Amino acid sequence: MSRLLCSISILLVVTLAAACSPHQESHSHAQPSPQHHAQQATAVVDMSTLPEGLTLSDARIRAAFSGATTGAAYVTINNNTEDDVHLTSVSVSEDIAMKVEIHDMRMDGEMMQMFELEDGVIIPAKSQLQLRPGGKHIMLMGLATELSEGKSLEMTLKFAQHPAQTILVPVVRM
Ligand SMILES: [Cu+2]
Repeated sequence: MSRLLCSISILLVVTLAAACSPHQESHSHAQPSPQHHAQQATAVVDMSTLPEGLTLSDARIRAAFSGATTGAAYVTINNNTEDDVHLTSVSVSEDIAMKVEIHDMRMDGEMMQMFELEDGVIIPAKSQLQLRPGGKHIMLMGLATELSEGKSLEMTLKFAQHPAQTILVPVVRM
């Protein structure tokens, strides 16, 4: 009985597969979608082109309330090389935010204020830079997407002497 059922379902699958297979199937196999390919290539942190000893860790974006126009992102840059590293800027695609700035904080009277580090940040040799809440951070301005928990967004870090690094950053509640 079960063998009969099994062969019936195999027949069904074969029939369905034949019915559903598009005419240009062999064509699409020969040419995989380039868009899909690009997404896969940037879906993981790719640090293969950074020198050994220069690593990125603890990347996260703070979840924001619906309708927020700005957001904050954080990452730790570990510079275990013999040379200073210069993080010049950070970018995201325009469907995430209009503009990205690197910010620092300072006291202005009683008020804590943020200001832009237009030249980026130098991470001295054998040191670590933590972009973190209350300190230097990455500011996403003119949000074009909701920073809702569970999302992951691509962010690109640009360095003066090293190739840009695109990382996939999770949106987390902080
Ligand atoms: Cu800021």
